[in-house]
Amino acid sequence: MKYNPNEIEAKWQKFWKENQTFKTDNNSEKPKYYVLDMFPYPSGAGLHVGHPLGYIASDIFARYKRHQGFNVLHPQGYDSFGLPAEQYAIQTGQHPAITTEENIARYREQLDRIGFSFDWNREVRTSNADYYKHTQWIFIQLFNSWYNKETDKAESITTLVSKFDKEGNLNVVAVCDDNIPVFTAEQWKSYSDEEKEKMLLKYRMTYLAETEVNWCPALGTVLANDEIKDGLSERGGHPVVRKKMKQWSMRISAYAERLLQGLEDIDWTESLKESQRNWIGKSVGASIVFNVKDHDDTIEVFTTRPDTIFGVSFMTLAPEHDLVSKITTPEQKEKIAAYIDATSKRSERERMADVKTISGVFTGAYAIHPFTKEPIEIWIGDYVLAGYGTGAVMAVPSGDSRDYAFAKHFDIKIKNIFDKDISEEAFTEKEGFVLKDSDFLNGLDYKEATIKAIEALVELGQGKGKVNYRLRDAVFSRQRYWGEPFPVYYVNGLPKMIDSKYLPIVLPEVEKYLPTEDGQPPLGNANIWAWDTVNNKVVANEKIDNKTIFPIELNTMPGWAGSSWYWMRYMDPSNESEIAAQDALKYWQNVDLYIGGSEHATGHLLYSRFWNKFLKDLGVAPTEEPFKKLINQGMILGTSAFVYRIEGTNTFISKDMIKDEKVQQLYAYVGLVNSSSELDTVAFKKWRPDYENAEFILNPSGKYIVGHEVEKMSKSYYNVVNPDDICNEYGADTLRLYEMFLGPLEQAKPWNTAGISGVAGFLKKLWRLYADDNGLVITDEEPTKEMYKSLHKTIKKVVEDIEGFSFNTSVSQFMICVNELGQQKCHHRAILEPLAIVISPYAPHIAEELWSMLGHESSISQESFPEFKAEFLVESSKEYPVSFNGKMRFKIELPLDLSEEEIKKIILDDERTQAQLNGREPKKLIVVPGKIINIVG
Ligand code: ANZ
Repeated sequence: MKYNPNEIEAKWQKFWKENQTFKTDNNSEKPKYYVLDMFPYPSGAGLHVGHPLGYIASDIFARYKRHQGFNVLHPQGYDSFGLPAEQYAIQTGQHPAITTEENIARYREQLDRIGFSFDWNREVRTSNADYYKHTQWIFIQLFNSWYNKETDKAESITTLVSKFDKEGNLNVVAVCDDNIPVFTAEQWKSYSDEEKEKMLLKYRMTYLAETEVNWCPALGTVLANDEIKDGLSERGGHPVVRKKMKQWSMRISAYAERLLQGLEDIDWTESLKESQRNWIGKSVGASIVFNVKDHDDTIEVFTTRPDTIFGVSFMTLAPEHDLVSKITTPEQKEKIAAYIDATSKRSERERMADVKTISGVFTGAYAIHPFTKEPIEIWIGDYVLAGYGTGAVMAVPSGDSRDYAFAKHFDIKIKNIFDKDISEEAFTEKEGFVLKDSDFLNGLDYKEATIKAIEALVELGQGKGKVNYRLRDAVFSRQRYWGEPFPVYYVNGLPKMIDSKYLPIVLPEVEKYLPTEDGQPPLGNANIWAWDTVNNKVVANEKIDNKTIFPIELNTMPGWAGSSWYWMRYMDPSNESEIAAQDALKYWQNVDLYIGGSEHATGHLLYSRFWNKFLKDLGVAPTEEPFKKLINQGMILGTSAFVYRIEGTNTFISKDMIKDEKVQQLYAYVGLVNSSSELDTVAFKKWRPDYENAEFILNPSGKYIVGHEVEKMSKSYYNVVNPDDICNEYGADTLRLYEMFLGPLEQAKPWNTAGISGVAGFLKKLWRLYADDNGLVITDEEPTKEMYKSLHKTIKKVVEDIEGFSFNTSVSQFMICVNELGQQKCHHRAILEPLAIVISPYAPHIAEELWSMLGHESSISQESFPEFKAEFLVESSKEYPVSFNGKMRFKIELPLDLSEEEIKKIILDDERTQAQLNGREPKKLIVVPGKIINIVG
């Protein structure tokens, strides 16, 4: 019997499928455990060996938990809406649904080969209408809710309406738009339906708002910050401008404090929590209102330093601030307009990152200091961001380095309010300074002055204490085709929700996936995209009469919509009427272990916590936090290979031959390079048509040597290794063990195939403990103590490792164990049965095969994990003959690692010694540990 991984792996994968081995029940007496992977976007390139790293780790954990008697939910699915399929559709006309289907089939094939214990009955696909029906439902619930700060919960909008009916909005404490006018119940009732709708939109959890976006006219779409490089679109290099557009927004800011507090209760890495804390960015300070000279308008600022109010030397508004156009004096108009235009070309990220260039323009207008009533120049400057705080600052050069640099640059008079010279220290520290030239704050330090200043501002009616969060409401509209349609139609420009009983609103067919010629999103190309409010169905656009038939929203939802709640869907994936039935939700609660990439730290992981909290308020989600424990797997790095083309030619020069030539460094596919860095030049010429006529300058040994660099494994760097190739050559068990063996799960590590054959050799050795060429070599004899010791050392280590997510060290332990057992000539059932179970989470195929060779008929995956017994680890002991005056009287077995003194004590306390001595004191007790015990009495 030979170990033939390809054969046994196919056999067991078939067995698991046919027997539904990993099908999970929602009704179980067992305790539950939920192990989740971040589900993949099925891209056209398929998986490379970096992708399954986290899946292997979570699979080991899921299998281990099953062995421990848990009912384990370990599902997988696809985040299947997304841009690449849409871009492919634009290029080729192939419907994104077809591309997606093909890619999923390929992913599934690749995943299946690795032997994961997923319950595929629970697969979800975010682009399936029976899934996004519920995404649309959540959107409707958000629209129908507002955030009541008094109860600190999202509530039905009807509770808000009844408050307005009773007492207007004066006593309503909500998270809502800024600048909502105060109204009474009478005023509310006098509003038209349309006015009421507009007012409610300012309170809803999702709302339409004019938002600043990065608009790329050439691509006809809004771009995310990271899709822009140096003011140009990354794709195509087209100009991008800041533009206001009506977009759906999500009021995530309502949950800022709960998102912050919730971090205290979850087991995530400190660095991940820290990035969420920074993203939420809580600042405690004050809002202060400045009057504007000769205008009725006021400027509200947010400051963390109200104590520095007497140091205000000028004010700076963000160039986009609403007041700019109103207050700018005619003389300054031209300069201001030019500056605003220049700023609109810079992304917010650039503006934040750029601390060196100081730029700004004086508006010609003045604010009035709330206490001294002195005039203060109002400037605009792009270091002030429109979207943070109020988009306006009171500039204090003696306390803030940017304000200082600005004042110096424009020669603005600086007021120093500290009892020391202006210093770097004052820019970074708040404590340790005493105020001067600050009227009623003189002589106070930061803490006292902050309290006093706020009190005085409150008294004046020009300020109050305020907590500010950097977290902004999230734009939720995308001008894309391949996403969830909004269940929304428009009556007189006002959005209305389609009743949820008519969901799903299915993505319409279009002829072209590009934006329309007049700049509408791709759904503007759909001909059947109107809502008939009488027959409650989607009908042809030509029927739109704006009486009973209305146009449907043309934007689609962003990529994060479907991924913000998918973990709940796995609990009850085919439920048609609800996200999941209440009893399924109650049983599974939330995710116990979530494994995925760190790139989702502030996107997906924040949005899904937000939706979970909202769904909790709604009474749907059972817990406040969705993911109890989270682990980020480290990235697998690839070794890229480079060739060097002499500029302006088609000649490639070997790396060791380059002298002064100007060369262009280009990627070569790593598969074309051998382990001595030599390029297969013939294959290279065939690799890409543009290299067909390549010429080479070889080194004196006639070789073309490439350069190498270790970087992220990625299709675009041509350094990917396909897991299928590893599976074909060595088998999935080797791949699984090897990926774990590469190093600690959470660290980045280079993929280096050099060690793979060692792991494959280990599995062969393991096999040989059970069988040789002629068949089973198992014995039912009692194993030796040494054999037990090797086994139990391994059980102990593997349990500790799995629970500590240290999977690489388990693999080393398996190797040690198998070597020891080999030396001990161990073929003992009592050792090898439990050993197969211990290894099975890591190498499930070989474990199943060995298990069945041992005569078992059911899957090893349901066996109990062997229990560690400490007694087997006690150093092997010695049976001492105990002599009295030279005569052996009895024998005693003692551990070998006892000291002379410990042995003496045990011997003297032993009843048999006492009996021999019969009350006499021994004259001498001679002990040589490991050798003799002699009593002279
Ligand atoms: C006066 C002051 C005096 C300030 C002083 C700082 C130091 P964080 O901690 O990030 O919340 N600020 C407010 N809104 C801004 C915006 N839209 N763009 C750029 N800067 C803005 O910082 C809040 C501080 O950043 C505020 O406090 C304000 O400057 C500035 F000695 O006001 B401070």
